Amino acid sequence: MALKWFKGKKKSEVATPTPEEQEEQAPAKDDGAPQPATPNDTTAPQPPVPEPLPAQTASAPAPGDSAPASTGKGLFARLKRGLTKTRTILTTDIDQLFSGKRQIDDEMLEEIEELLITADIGVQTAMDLMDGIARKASRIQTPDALKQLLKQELQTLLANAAPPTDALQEKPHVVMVVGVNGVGKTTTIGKLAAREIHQGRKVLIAAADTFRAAAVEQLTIWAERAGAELVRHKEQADPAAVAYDGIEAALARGMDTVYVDTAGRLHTKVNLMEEIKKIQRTITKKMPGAPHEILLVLDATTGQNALAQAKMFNESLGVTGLVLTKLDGTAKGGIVISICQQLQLPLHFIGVGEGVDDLQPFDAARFVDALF
Ligand SMILES: Nc1nc2c(ncn2[C@@H]2O[C@H](COP(=O)(O)OP(=O)(O)O)[C@@H](O)[C@H]2O)c(=O)[nH]1
Ligand SMILES: [Mg+2]
Repeated sequence: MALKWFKGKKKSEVATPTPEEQEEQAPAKDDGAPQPATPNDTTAPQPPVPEPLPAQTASAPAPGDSAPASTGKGLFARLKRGLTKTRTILTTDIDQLFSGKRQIDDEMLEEIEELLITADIGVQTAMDLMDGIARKASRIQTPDALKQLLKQELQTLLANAAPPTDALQEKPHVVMVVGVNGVGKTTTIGKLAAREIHQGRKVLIAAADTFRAAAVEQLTIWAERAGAELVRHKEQADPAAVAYDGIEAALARGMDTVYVDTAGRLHTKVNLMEEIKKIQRTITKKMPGAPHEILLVLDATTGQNALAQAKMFNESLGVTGLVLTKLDGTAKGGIVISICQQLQLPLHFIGVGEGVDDLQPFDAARFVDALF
């Protein structure tokens, strides 16, 4: 199917964001904030230099300061607001497409496909969706009917996404959290730990991101806030050793869950991917069967690049589940659909803010509702 989208810009793409949207801009990814200098300890081995972080990461925000009341409704509203862009594309523009037309023709199908791609659904996923829609197009007469059909098709694509299982068998249940820099790994660990502790579980966090002192400090703040125990070493320590000690401590103290925080790494850097595999092997050595989960954190505002990250991490480590953060920002929610369809990996949680309560189990039906 020819994609006019590649030739010309749609008005939906250049629509000016509402003041609300502008205010909600996610942290700039290109602020080029310099890495905090490593301390004068010249004897420490120099680690590979991680890619730059958003300034907020380095400054270790007091987690939860801006957290809203954690009512389910509040979170849904926030998710809905985060998906404003996508919703505008999928609803307003579909309405416009129908103005003055009585039924769906080829031109209109192309325009719908173009809309889906604009919503960050991705070319492949948009084409797959359109195949389903084209087959049923003759029965569709109104924008509402089309939206219904789109909803159904989206639900089918998202069927793959599973909320986290509550039945955790192993004790401790070891979860290694991985991803590129600044996606929200540390923040997500803080939120997850708080959640579990709230459910009465005992949680220990291993600070295996040893690249920068600031990273450990940030995690320490989160651990204190959540009420989790923390195992940390000196900056520049071997991350595998921290993970090992974390598991050992968790076994000794009867912890229910261990989260292993890891340094952000570009999925394309081979040596860093080898290092993270070593962390994984070391954990297994200490506790056969662990890590039980490899949770990959992806930033929704990076759009289709998240797919490339997921593929690489999955090949190296065997990812068991995903967390998609920053859906409260300027993200175009279509990426969720693309990820679920193309990766065949379960999406466990979505992040909808920087506060401790801003994490929700992914619920496909709710998500699709928020889109329309
Ligand atoms: N708006 C928003 N910001 C988030 C979310 N998750 C994390 N962040 C922010 O993203 C930045 C990087 O997070 P951090 O946890 O340090 O990322 P890490 O490098 O992967 O550990 C911080 O400023 C976080 O507050 C989210 O769901 N929404
Ligand atoms: Mg971190």
